[in-house]
Amino acid sequence: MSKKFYITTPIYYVNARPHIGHAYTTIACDAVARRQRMLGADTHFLTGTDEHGQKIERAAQAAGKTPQEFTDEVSAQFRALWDRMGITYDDYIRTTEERHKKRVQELFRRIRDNGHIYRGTYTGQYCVFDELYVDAVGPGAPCSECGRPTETVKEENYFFKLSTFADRLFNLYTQHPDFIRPETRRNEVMSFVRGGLRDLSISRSTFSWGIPVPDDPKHVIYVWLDALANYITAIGYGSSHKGAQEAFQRYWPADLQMIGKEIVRFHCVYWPAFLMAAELPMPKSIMAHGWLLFEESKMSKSRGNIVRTETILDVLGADALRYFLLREVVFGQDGSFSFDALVQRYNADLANGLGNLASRTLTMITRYFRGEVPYPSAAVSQKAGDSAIAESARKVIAECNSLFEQYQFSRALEMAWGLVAAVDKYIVENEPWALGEKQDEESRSRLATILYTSAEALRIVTALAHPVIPDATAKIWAQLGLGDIRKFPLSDLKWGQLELGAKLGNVEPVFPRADKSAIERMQKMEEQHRSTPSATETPSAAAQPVAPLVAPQTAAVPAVKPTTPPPDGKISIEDFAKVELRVGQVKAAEKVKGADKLLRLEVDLGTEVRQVVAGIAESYSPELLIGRKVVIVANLAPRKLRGLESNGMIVAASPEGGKAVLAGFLEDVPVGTRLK
Ligand code: ME8
Repeated sequence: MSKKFYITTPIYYVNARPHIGHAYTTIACDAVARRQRMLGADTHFLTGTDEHGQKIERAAQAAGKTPQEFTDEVSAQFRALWDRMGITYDDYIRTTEERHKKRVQELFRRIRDNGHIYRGTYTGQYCVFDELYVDAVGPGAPCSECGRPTETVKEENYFFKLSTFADRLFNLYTQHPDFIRPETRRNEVMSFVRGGLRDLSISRSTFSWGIPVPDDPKHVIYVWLDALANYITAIGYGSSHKGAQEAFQRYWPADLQMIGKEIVRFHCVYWPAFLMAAELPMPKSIMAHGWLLFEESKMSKSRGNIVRTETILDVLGADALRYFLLREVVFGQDGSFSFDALVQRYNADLANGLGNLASRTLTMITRYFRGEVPYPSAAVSQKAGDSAIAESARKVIAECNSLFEQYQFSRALEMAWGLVAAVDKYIVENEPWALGEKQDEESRSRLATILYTSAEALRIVTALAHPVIPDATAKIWAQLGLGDIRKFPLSDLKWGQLELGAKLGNVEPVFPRADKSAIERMQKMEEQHRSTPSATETPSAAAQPVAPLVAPQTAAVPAVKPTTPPPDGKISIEDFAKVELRVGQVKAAEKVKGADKLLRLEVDLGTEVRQVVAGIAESYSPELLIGRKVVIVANLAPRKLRGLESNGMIVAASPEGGKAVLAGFLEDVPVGTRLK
């Protein structure tokens, strides 16, 4: 039986629609899976969505939907995007599926029967954003991972005896250095475990959107235990069906679990401990990559600095995004995304690089040899440059393979494109177009050698690059007259396999050059999306003001008949509804010249960015405010302060004689949401 290769992405939260951060991990896994298939491995590639827990329950509420409706919708969006991008996943797991729920309960039972679970009371802080128990003290204390305010939880819970696994985990890390990659992450995890482990609460009882604990349905299973288990439930763990059991035996343990660096602790500490408790084998390797940054911070929905994948697909196509992400970002480190850099790479490496090499080589073979791969000339008329290309191609094959094995995509691609550059130079130096004008035998024979050498190098780069840019390479392969590239056994790749006399397919350009307007178009599409997101596109209502449920919109207020004024100076609900309070996010902040107390802020309200002048300079330095979510009185008449127009007011507590404290939220709230 052939070697197997089981690879997984994290399962993504469905609180917001996918962005290119999610696409990054999925693309990297897809490239690895495609390469494994080309190497002949029985490959199983799993992705899916993480749909339970408090964060999702709240996002559904904010969108005015039931959790099931909401998760159905967003999970389908992730899947549709992967399909549009041609991601070759073999299975797509949703944690709300029956198969998963039953099998997670089975896992819980097994861990409990093995004596690793007990009942206790948890009192402490919880970060809903990370779905993480945090060792912090006091209501609102910041989360150790994301800095957001935590919530105090006091619950009867089931606990997992994590503390008893510290030694076994430590042995795992030392005996299997590849278990956590790269090295920096491994060191972090080892020092975390060395610091001592506390038992972990693995159930919640104050909300119900989760999988019930077996025999005690008042509790739901902690969302991270539920989510991590997907890697085994999807391939059949805990099932009584023979086929599922066989699949589990075949594919587990996973060969590669790819994650982003922020979820290392869950995957490298909790996950192996759960598996040990259930007496299951460990995954072979967990690879944590860095973050995609946009405008200098981690791209994430809550920061509002995301780039949608669809924009890039519309303008440049999936191959462009795949190539850019894997070439530009050193895998394992953080990397910045910008439209400028994307288009620059696309033009330099794809349009002018591989695309140009393919079209000039294949066009000349068509023109000078009636579209048939020419025979390289006899050794006598060979030149040193010809064999130098062959030699460099041999080196590239060996090194590219070894770099891909280590998931060093960017260096592997750099190597392969080194060959593209070498062949370009070789063509320029040998001027085949000049030889093409001559009919003497020697010129024809040189021309044949040059074009054969170029086409063979092109074939090699195309095969090596296929896992990364599958669409374009499939086209070039067919243009070379070689049929279906997916069937090519990559482990056999070597110099000299191009079939002599083979007929080329139809030669067409694969990467049209992108001009400046491509950048503007993509930027415009993103801006438009930010200002007018459609309901289905932002199911979490992330950038949308939520329609008031109790009070009508301000504009409708005057139409409401005034009721008798309530006694004791109280105001009616209609009076309150006149005040339009909204969540804003500070985009820019600076001191106002000549005014010690004033700051000039630019605040994003989801639909517009407002200038607000606020008297909080003595309490907050401008840098502290950027990115912070604040409450704005949005319908206050404009007024001028120190010559600057202020459009709205920021809500803050102003204790007697103390400093102003801005109103904020313990949970994450979408920009533009109305307070009522
Ligand atoms: O953490 N740069 O889901 P999630 C790079 N449901 N990668 C990014 C990224 C960015 N800016 N943003 C997201 C969860 N990612 C859990 C996982 S697994 C059992 C449960 C990618 O929707 C990266 O892979 O927050 C990261 O780890 C993952 O998406 C987080 O997705």
